[in-house]
Amino acid sequence: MAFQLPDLPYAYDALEPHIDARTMEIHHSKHHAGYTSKLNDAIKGTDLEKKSIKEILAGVSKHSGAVRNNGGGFYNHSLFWSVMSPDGGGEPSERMNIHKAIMRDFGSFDDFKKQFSDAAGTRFGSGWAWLCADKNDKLFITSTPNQDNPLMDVADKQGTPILGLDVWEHAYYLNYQNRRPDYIGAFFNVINWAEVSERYNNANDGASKF
Ligand code: MN3
Repeated sequence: MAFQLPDLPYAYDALEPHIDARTMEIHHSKHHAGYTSKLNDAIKGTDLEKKSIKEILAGVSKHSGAVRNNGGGFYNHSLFWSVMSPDGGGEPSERMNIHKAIMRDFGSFDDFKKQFSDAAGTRFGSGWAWLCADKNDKLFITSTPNQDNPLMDVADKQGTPILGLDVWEHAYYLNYQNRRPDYIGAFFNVINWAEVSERYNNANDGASKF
């Protein structure tokens, strides 16, 4: 069964002015589509065709560079679109478990925001910043190079990603040029906390979406 490029859950211009329509269109229809088709090419005729993307990523050290780069690219962008929303931003509602977990593990929302922004800002070159849940539902922040992610057995810190930010230049250069910190700040205006909270609730029950 080949992997399918997921539809965006909103229009290309829905996240403006924080993320512009042209960037979203190229990012989804060219970059994400490219990772998806190259992943399918890389697994064609192998036993990986029968595995879920999470199973593939968990054993990625045994597979080709093409599977690592394109499997990561397929998964990471699928998560990325889902954790943004035109109705997003602000802080998670106090009713959400993710709110309680952020308070418990970072002390305050501002401390969480600073640590996450630092991880995104200091990732050299292309990569991702992540908020993850470990096996005991404790939150941690990490970053990965290229299209790696914390589900991979090659990652420095492994866990279940529940929020991810793409800091490749293709994610922001048209609108922000070299101003990555401005893009990181704008991302906080579109975070879909309802989705992040659902991913947190499901992180260790095997029911997460991807
Ligand atoms: Mn990207």
